Amino acid sequence: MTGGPYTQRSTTFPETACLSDGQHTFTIDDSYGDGICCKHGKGAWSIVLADSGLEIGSGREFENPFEGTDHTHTFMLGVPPPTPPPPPPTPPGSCTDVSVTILTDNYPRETTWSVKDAGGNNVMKGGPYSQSSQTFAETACLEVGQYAFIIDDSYGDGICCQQGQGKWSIALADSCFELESGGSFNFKDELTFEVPENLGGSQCFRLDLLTDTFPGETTWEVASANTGAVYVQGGPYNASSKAYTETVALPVGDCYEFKIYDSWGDGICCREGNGGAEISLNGAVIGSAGAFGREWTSNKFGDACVAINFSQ
Ligand SMILES: [Ca+2]
Ligand SMILES: [Ca+2]
Repeated sequence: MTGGPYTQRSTTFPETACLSDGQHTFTIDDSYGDGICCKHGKGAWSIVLADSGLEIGSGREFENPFEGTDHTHTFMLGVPPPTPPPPPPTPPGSCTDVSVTILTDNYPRETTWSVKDAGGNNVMKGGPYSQSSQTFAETACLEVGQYAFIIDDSYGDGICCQQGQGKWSIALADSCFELESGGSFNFKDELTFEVPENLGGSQCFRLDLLTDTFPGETTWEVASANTGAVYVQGGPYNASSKAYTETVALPVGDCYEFKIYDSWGDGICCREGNGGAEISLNGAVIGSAGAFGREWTSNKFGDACVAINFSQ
């Protein structure tokens, strides 16, 4: 099909033709280079299926009016547009997220650990660490079965309690359920643990808080981002410069926000001590705060936030 040039302004010129199935390209050119809209009149073009009246393309302004072909529009006839393949389904319950959390002591470089499967293969490992009195978490999705956890201390005095209050723990990341924990050993601690079937139903929120010099100013809460309902709250605290860990299994099907408050308004870092708050969900860190003034609010998190974001 072809059309133009035209002699009458502000007039509609329809052309109809029977086109074969398949891909077609519509091209429109303007010899002056300023398109058909909108400086000199409100011109427009449209492509319509004559039988059904369905518009399959239209336009006014051209995207590149001063370069070669002014505008092209490609359309398909008789063939439904290809639908993108659905994402591969992740079989539920085929593995369970297991997190290993290490709170280092004063000599973090002495600490290494690993998790081995029944065949003796390393499936997780961590350390040595460079920061003392800090929490480090690793998460892996492990299949049902028996695993070995091995933690080594190169000096031979473990991670608790001669040189700081270190701790290790193995937990089911989604439910916060702690399988094993410890810290007092010599050169090596070794044990086996069972990974059960993944039953779902909750997600594990975790707060690692290091208080500053004025822990009595610090409070926090986890609330539904949709309804504002508070699920859990904590603080104020008594001990300064102390590491606190709070875990809570939050129901699936909601979207959450974490808020931390400082009643004095100077945060928990860095004028009166070096406090800090780190939050994680199912073993993955999702936010941290320290020098926040009076209040800090995290990004929204939880399984039900994803659907909301996609629909917007
Ligand atoms: Ca040690
Ligand atoms: Ca403060």
